[in-house]
Amino acid sequence: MLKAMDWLEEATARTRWLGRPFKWKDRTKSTQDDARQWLLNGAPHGAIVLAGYQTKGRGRMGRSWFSPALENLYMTLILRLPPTAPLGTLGLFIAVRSALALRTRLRLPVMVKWPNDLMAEGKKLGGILVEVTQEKGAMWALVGIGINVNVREQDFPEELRPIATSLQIVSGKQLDRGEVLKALLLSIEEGWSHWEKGKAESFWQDFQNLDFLRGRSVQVLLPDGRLVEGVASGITKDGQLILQTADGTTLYVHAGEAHLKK
Ligand code: BT5
Repeated sequence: MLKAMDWLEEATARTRWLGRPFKWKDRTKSTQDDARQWLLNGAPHGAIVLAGYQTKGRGRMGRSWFSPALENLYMTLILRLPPTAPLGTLGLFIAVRSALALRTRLRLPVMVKWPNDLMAEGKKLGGILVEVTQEKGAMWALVGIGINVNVREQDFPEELRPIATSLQIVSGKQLDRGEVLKALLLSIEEGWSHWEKGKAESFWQDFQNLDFLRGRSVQVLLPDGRLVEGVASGITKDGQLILQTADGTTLYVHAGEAHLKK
C-alpha cells in the first residue's frame, strides 16, 4: 500500500494542478464511478482517481475494458469545462497529449486513431472515455484513460490478442507506470489552457503527425448504426473525421467507430 502511494506521490509532484489531489484504490469496479462520486462530494478541478485493477472497467457504448492487476494505468481525470471549451474534441485532445507524452518523453512509437484510441504497431494500446456531467452550476468531464503498460501477449484474453498491445510488448521491457503517469499528466496539463480556451490549433497541428488512419481505406460505424466508408483524409479543427468516398464526395463524420477496411 505504502509502495503504491510512493510512485503516485512522485508522479504527481511535478504538475501544478493535475493529479492534485489524487485517490488510489487497489481494486474498484470502475474509476469512472469513483470519480463521479468524488465530484458529488466536492472533488476539485484536476483531481484524479487511479486503481490497481477494475472489475467492471468500461469503454464507450457499453463495451468493457480489460483491466487486470498487471501494473497498467486505469485512471479518471475530473475536469471542469469552461463555456469556451470545445467539448466535442476533448477525447481527441487527451489522446493527442497522451501520444505526445509517450513519444517524446518515453520514445515509444504511439499513434492516435480517431476518435479515441492510442495505437502502437497497428494495435490498440489504450483508450479514452469521456463522460460529461453537470455539477455545482458547471459542466464537468470525467475523462477515463486506460493504458496497457505491462500486459504481456499471453495475459490478454484470446479475443483481444490480435488487436491489443502494451508498452511492454512494444518496447520489449517492463516499464515503470509511475514514469508513464508522470509523462501523461505533465503533457495534458501543458496543453489544457490552450484547449479550454477553444484554440483547436493547439492539438490539430500535433494530430497531423499522429494520425493512424490518414490515407487508409476505412469503414466507420455511425452511432445510428449506418456504415460509411472512404479514404481517411485527416480531421477538421472541430474534430470531425474527413472521408473521401469512392464517388468523389467528402463526408464529415462527427462520431463513430472506425475500422481499417480489409
Ligand atoms: C475505450 O473504449 O477505448 C475507452 C477505454 C477507457 C478505459 C478507462 S480505464 C479507466 C477508466 N475507467 C473505466 O471504467 N474506463 C476508463 P472503446 O473505444 O469502446 O473500446 C473498447 C474496446 O476495446 C473493447 O470492445 C475491446 O475490443 C477493446 N479492448 C478492451 N480492453 C482492452 C485493452 N485493455 N486493451 C486494448 N483493447 C481493449
